[in-house]
Amino acid sequence: MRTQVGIVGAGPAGLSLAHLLCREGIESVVLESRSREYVEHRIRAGVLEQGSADFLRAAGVGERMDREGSVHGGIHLQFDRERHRVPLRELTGASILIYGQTEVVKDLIAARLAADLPLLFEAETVAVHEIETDRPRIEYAQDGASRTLACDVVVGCDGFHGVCRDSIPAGVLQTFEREYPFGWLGILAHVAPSIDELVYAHSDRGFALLSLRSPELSRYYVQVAHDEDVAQWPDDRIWEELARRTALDGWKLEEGPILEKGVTGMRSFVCEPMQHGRLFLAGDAAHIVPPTGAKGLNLALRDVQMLAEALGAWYRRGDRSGLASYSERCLRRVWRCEHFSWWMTSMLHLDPRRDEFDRKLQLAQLRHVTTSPAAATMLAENYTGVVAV
Ligand code: FAS
Ligand code: PHB
Repeated sequence: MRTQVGIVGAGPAGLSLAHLLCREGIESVVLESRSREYVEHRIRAGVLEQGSADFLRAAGVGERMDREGSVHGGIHLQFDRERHRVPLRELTGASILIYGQTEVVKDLIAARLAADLPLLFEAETVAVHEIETDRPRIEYAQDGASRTLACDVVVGCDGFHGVCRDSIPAGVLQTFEREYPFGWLGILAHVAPSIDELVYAHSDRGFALLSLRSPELSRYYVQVAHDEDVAQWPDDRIWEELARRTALDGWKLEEGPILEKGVTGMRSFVCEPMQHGRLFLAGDAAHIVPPTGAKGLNLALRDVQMLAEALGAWYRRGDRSGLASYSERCLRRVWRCEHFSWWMTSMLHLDPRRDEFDRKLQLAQLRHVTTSPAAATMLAENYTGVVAV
């Protein structure tokens, strides 16, 4: 098989890139190792920066997002049994939109298949070859057979555990990593959210996050050990811990059936550069942020907007400048988001390696961002994605 751009991975990065390239009149093939069923039911992020929502709308895949998503003009930080609103819209003019990553992926898959464009599920990429030449090839396995996709350019949108990053020769990439000694146990519950805006809670028992998916679906998280066994968390223990960490006079957390629960480890990771030869990396394949800053999905969408534009300029008028500066331009925003996500994580989580002095510093930081308009604006600019990079 032959195409112009071979895309590995049908997550938000791969699917939105394929969608943009189609609008640029550039051919692509998307190879995804998992089934459509699996990809469309994998629960992940839920916060879209205003820029991401505007991008999906402009790309013609925002209709259901605008119908079913909810626009929020603020978030809340809770500590010392007080809840403080950070008025994102007042401080920056920008809002966020709550719409599950799962739904974004479903909308992009539906658009791809409706246009009858190539999206191969259960097609596992096993290797990428000749990326240092102008005719790279993707070797993949499907229906028990080994197949090859010849292309001009390969884009690795295969996430942190994918194969594309590892196909770059040793010594080319520099990687920067930070592991955290904690993770998140996340639940999806069939109960009306007990909040109308997100609540990030700092407590002596650890972090908790109250988020939502719809008027009937709540998405809640509690901090646990990074390798926590979810079997140690029967539903009633989860509800009890959530209630204790988010307790507030005159407010009650409503419980309901837990539909899904899982533990996610937390790490910060960046590989530089995000390109080698005719292989480009986008999204989690190149960088990971802890989810505290709600940046993972949004960064992936930013990368592919840059790459689609650069590929368009190259195919239309042979201009390589965008491709040549792709990595450097992406990494400016990547490191801004890495810093913000690390900062939110450090401010809000109970770190077993830290002492009482550190906890006092956390509370001082929280009090600062909820009393100083300048500090609150810094948080709001980063959270909504309008921050200059
Ligand atoms: P993705 O990981 O989404 O997609 C990569 C795709 O490549 C997958 O479909 C995979 O099956 C496929 N693939 C992998 N190897 C392949 C191969 N060899 N051949 C073919 N296909 C291959 N962010 C938040 O802001 N909030 C959250 O709550 C949150 N929760 C998360 C929970 C988890 C478990 C994870 C892993 C991430 C979470 N994130 C969250 C971050 C998340 O939103 C990512 O940033 C986002 O999925 C990145 O999108 P992609 O780069 O497209 O990678
Ligand atoms: C979510 O709704 O899944 C969510 C929201 C905010 C975060 C992370 C996850 O920071």
